[in-house]
Amino acid sequence: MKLKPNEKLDIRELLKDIKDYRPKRRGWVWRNHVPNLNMNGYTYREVSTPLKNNIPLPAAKYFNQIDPQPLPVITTEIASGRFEDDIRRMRMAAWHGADHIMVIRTAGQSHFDGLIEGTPQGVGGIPVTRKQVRLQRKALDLIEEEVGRPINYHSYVSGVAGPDIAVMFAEEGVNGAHQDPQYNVLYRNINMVRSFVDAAESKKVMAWADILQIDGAHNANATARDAWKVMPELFVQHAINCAFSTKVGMKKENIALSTVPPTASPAPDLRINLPYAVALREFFSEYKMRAQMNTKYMESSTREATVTHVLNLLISKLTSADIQSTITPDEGRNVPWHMYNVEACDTAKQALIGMDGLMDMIELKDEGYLREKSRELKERAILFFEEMLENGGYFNAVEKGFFIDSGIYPERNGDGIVRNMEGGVSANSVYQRDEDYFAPVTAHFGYNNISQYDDELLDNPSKLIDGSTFEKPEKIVFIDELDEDDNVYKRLDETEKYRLTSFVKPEVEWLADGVVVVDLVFPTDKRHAEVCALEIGKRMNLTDVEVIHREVLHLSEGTRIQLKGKVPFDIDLSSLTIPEEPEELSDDEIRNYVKDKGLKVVAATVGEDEHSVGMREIIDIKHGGIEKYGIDCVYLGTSVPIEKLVDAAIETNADAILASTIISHDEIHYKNMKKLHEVAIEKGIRDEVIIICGGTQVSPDYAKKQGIDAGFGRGTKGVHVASFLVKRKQEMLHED
Ligand code: Z98
Repeated sequence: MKLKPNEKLDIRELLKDIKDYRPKRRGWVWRNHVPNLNMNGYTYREVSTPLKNNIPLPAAKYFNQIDPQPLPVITTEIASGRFEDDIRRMRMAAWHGADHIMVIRTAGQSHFDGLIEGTPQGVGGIPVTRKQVRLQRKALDLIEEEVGRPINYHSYVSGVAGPDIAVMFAEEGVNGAHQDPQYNVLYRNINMVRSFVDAAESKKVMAWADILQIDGAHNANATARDAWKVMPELFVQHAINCAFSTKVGMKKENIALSTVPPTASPAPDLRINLPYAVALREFFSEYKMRAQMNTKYMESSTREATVTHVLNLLISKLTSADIQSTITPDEGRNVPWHMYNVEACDTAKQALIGMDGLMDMIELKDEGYLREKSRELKERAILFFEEMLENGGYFNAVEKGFFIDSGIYPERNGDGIVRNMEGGVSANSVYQRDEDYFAPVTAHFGYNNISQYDDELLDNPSKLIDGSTFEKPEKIVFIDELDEDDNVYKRLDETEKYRLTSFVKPEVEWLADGVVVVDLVFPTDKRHAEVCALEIGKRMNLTDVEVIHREVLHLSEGTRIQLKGKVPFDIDLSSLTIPEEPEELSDDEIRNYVKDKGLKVVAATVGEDEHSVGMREIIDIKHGGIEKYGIDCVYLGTSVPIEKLVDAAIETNADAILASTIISHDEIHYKNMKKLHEVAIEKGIRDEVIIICGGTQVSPDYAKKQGIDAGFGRGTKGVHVASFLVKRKQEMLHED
């Protein structure tokens, strides 16, 4: 199976032979730094290998469509509840520059004491199962070939079933995972003894599979009452997970600290966040940094979230983050939608490329506020650590509510999260291994009694059973579907029409979900605007109407509302008449042609018509008109008789006549076009001159029927006319 850029990824085809699919590779992949890469005349400092297939930033059209790729790995988090739709989103994100696809799992999965199987639909994320992981890895194996860059696939190894999931991830070629026992303890109330024992086993497996680890410290920011006040304890949380992981055998370069700029504007963002990021970088210099983005203060304004994220990206740049996370700008109001994953990837790409080479030009000061503040944070962290040790270590500290306290350490407000050593989910489920405990498996943590069978095999215990599933993937037991109704095949059946026919519905997260967003401004206060918007949604025949964003423009003058709802109909693409798109040449192509061959036009508004604006828009350099390409424009003004225009073309030896005809009563605009064509014939120049007519009421096809070369309607820009002129001229001279 190979993907073709202009063909949809066929999920049914992907499902074929999934039972026997094996991932192409194991392990995490970083981007490949290409220093001093030259693109379109610019030399980039901190960029990586360009993509084979990509979608550049919108403004790239002014820069020869270049799409420089920043140095950090770019993450996108995907979780619509249906993995089959997430696959389509992964492909979109990869084309926009994501090479770390993080799959959020369904609510409650961290409390499952084992693997889930099949492909059920999830809530707030997808049930992470072997089949789903295998399918998504298979899809990414194809997508990475398509874009020409390895893509890291990622999900979670925390939770009660951590070791089971770690083994499955190692078998299925997952490349990154969150693993942090403190996450279990603090946020999921999973027993702490169990969590740390499980973490040892999980980390050992992850180390074997070369899986990059992300810790859970950033969750403290999201949970704390004032996110910035937990900064000192974040160092402690990172340190505990780093030390534990290296002791189990993980490579430091496979350990990424999950960092979040704790606060956001209107707080003084950089003044608080930058010293923290600098201190982290210095304290944990041998480890990688995964820069998450601030979500705690995210509301429903995608604009506000994007600005926060760009400020976060500045900190990433100043402290050289290795992995750049991108939380989607709609996360505060929805389960994220396709377009916002893509926007978030573009935001990261745009900001990082925009800041290329920044550190060659500026440096962080060695003294003063920044250093004093970061030193203060480090001191607070060390004091925290010392107090923890004085209290008997981590478990005791958690019992005493040391973590997520709303005071900035050493201040304490006594409202930290308290967990009991004997309590929580799966308490008392850890047993000491028996003397004859035997575990002849690869990447197992601790005592497994191999030497009693064969001392030689201490490092290779699975040889005793002729290889474990890590060496012999054919031993993996693949369970297909367990639920007759809740599975991918049923869901595909339901949406078959939208995959196999030419019918479409708009969508935001699932194929044919029918969701549309309507943006409205009402000249009234917020409450009235909200209720009025819902009424409008109903009258537009939308179903499931909901207000997703409200923004006061002024208390009484205006409120902006964003509404979502579903359209109850679909459209048959084959029933549409698709107007031909005007062909656009690049600015350089037009300029070069004009420079080499020259191009002269005479232009006027014809008939009894005093409208001048349209033609000026097409000609004037100020508005991006054809003058900017060096085209010589002789403008004759308004209400110009047809004969006069043709005579002017003869006198100036023009290549083309441009006529604007705005007034359209009695079809006068088309009559004038016909006349222009006929007069040019009478005067013997029709074969040499191009005739173009434009105006707001002009239909291009009907215009051509009057005998002229081209008609241009509403929305025409200088580039369209210039492109046509060059192409037509080339045809006439047989240069094409
Ligand atoms: C991120 N957007 O980190 P549940 N383990 C750890 C975690 O940090 C998380 C989970 C497990 C964030 C996602 N992190 C938040 C260390 C979640 C998730 O319990 O299934 O939600 O596990 O990129």
